[in-house]
Amino acid sequence: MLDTLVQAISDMKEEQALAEARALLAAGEDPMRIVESCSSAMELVGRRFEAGEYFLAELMMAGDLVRQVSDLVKPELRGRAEAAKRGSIVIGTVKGDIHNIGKDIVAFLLDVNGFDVHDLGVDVAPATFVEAIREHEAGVLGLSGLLTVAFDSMKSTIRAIEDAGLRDRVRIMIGGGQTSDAVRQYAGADAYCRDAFAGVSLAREWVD
Ligand code: B12
Repeated sequence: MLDTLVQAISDMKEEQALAEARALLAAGEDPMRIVESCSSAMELVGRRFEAGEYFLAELMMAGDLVRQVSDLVKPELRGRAEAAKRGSIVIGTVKGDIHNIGKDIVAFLLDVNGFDVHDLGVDVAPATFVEAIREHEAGVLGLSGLLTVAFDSMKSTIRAIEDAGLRDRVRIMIGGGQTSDAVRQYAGADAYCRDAFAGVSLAREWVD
């Protein structure tokens, strides 16, 4: 059933994907596994894009479909979040980069895990991150970036946080397709996360 969902999302069969997600929930499937399926489906979509089988329109549609499936799952996970009540997290895609599918999955998972998530969106300037950390008294910052140029934006964002005197108050994790531990070192972040689930586990570790 989960395989059928992955297939339906990656084939852009909107009605079938939503019906499958509803059926899985009704059958008592773990909502987290449905979210994992969204990630797997997007990996497939990414590969098809790179192989020249999919174009921009398909990528946008797939992103939208993942959002719709996430919206279905969210209420099911809300209950768990209420019990948790963790700290405040600021997240965003760095300046010059507009990729948001992965970042949205991370924000969604943090939200349903009880964090107070402040998602600043995409193409976020360093000063905006600084302001948000201050305003929301965030203990954790998540920086997303998929482009090579995002590495420099991550670095300048972290430098701006240092210049504002906030660096010792916030732990910083980075993620996004092209990032790595080497990028973490280059940018001056505390951790690199391979996927959204690693990010959530680490955030929980940091605040607990
Ligand atoms: C979808 C996509 C797009 C869509 C984005 C739609 C959207 N709403 O986001 C569109 C079509 C708009 C797009 C545009 C562009 N793209 Co594009 N795009 C992709 C593609 C195919 C998939 C990305 C994706 O969504 N993956 C699925 C998600 C789920 O994965 P993810 O983002 O990595 O996130 C996961 C983890 O990394 C992690 N994660 C992500 N962020 C964070 C943050 C934290 C804190 C944590 C803990 C974890 C975490 O969690 C997620 C889930 O596990 C990739 C290729 C690829 N396979 O990655 C190219 C790719 C990233 N794009 C690329 C390029 C070049 C561009 C453009 C410059 C193209 C152009 N010439 O205009 C523009 C960029 C414009 C800009 N200024 O940003 C290149 C980047 C190359 C590079 N080294 O710089 C790639 C690699 C394609 C390629 N092989 O050439 N793109």
